Amino acid sequence: MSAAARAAEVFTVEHGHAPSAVWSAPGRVNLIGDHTDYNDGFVLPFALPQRTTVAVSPRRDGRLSMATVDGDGGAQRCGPVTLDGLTPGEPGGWAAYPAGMAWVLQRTGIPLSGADLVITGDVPTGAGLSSSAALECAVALALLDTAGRSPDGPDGPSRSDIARWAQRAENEFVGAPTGLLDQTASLACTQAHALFFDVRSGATEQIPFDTTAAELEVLVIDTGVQHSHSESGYGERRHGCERAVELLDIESLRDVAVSDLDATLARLPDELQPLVRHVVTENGRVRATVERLRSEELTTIGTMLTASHASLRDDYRVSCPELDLAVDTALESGAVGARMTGGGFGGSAIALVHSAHRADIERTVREAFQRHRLPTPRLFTTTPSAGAGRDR
Ligand code: GAF
Repeated sequence: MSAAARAAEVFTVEHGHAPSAVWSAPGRVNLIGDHTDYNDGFVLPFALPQRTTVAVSPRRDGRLSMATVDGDGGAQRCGPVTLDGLTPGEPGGWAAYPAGMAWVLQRTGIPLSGADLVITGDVPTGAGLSSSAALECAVALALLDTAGRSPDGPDGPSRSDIARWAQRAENEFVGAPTGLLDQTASLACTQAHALFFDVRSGATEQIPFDTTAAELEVLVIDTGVQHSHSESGYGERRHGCERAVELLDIESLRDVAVSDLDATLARLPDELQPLVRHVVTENGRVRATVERLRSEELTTIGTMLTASHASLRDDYRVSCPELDLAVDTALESGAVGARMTGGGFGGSAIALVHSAHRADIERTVREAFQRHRLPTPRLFTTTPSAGAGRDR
């Protein structure tokens, strides 16, 4: 049974009638370009095949009911809550994401009459693969549908508007100061492509990334850990970048050219220099990766990925022993390139590997984690998949 058919079936059991629509949105891997989005920079994500699916029907009583149902049928429910009564922080937990989305849409001037939402899906949670954005975006599309404002239609908002609204839900309702990478990836990625996104201009370009034709695979290594300081660490890095921008009296770190990097760093206190160096060099690596993909030189992006990891580890200091072990072991056992992906402090790494080496690399990574007495990581290969859309 397809994910949409299952979501519709689960909705029918929950509410006694079929949903009016089913929408879904994927998680993402960021191929390269981390901690650049909130610095007005460049990112290059692609969508995972794993998706969050939302079955929806409108209500007429101004209330929102939310249920999430896992693969074994276990459900968590929230509401019905009154849409007009929503305030940041209430509800909390997983329900903050759908409720926050409804809160933002209403504040944006999109009137909602109420809705029943049933959420299913297979995006790994807590793995740095953007399950939060998948949930926000699938819910945003489902709620817009109930308001007759689906994207891409004549009266619908653009996907970049919806990405900004989803980011706002996460920043202002959930309280996480994240950038625009994850929501844009979930909404705008397409199959067999990576998405080159210039956060400052909002421009996006689909870059062919057909790993299968090149006999390569992207291996995801979910370390299964999320360190407790991940939220504070993210906020501190972001704040450090903002301080550097103030001291340099520029609009954003995007404005620092690589050719001016040394002179720029000399104007900053020691503790801010590595942060700025990472952001400026990472933007350069994203552009170089895009150039290589445009020339169909897939294998040569490996050095960029590995250099990005070193920069995130040594300059930005958002890696951790588990991610370093995953990356180092993959490289030692033959990966073409490897890096942590996403915010860091745990979560997942990716390795670009020749298909013929994949099984060996997987085994070696598992053994290394065992030797270090770390929980066995979850490994899977992935391909660039479709962005968010209506399933039925
Ligand atoms: C997290 C955030 F949500 C993104 O906005 C981005 O900053 C990323 O970390 C790091 O690149 O996924």
